[in-house]
Amino acid sequence: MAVERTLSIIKPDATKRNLTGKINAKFEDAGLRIIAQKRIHLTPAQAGVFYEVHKERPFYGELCEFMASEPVVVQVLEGEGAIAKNREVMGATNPADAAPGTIRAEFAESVGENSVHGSDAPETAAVEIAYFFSGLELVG
Ligand code: YYY
Ligand code: MG
Repeated sequence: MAVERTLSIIKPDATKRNLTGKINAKFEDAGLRIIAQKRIHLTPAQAGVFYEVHKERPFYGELCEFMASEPVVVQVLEGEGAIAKNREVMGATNPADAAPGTIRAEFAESVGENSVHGSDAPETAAVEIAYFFSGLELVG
């Protein structure tokens, strides 16, 4: 399997509860290397551009407000099959459906406040990484 890079976000509900270290440990234990990471506070407009694909969904406004409510940690994870592996470590979108041991099963508060974002395909990973990081910031 090829080495991939994926965009991860530790969301406001998790940064607020000091869960960054515990979540990063899950990534590293799964063989995902954190090759870039920074803490930023998004505006609702910046969150809106990031989640533009969901702009017609009923939860879009709330999602953008939530993502701008507290700082987030944006990061690039690298590893064999990193995109699918990260989705596995994250667990299902709704924590009620997330497998035991996954980040969302352990930490997420609700379907909306679900602790982490992870890219879902190589194309979206490339666009999402470029939204937050320059090439010089990716230290593989
Ligand atoms: O990729 P993932 O985060 O697992 O789920 P998406 O279907 O892409 O939705 C993005 C984001 O939107 C989700 O993490 C929380 C929010 N959301 C919501 O608030 N309510 C839903 N019914 C579905 C998604
Ligand atoms: Mg998604």
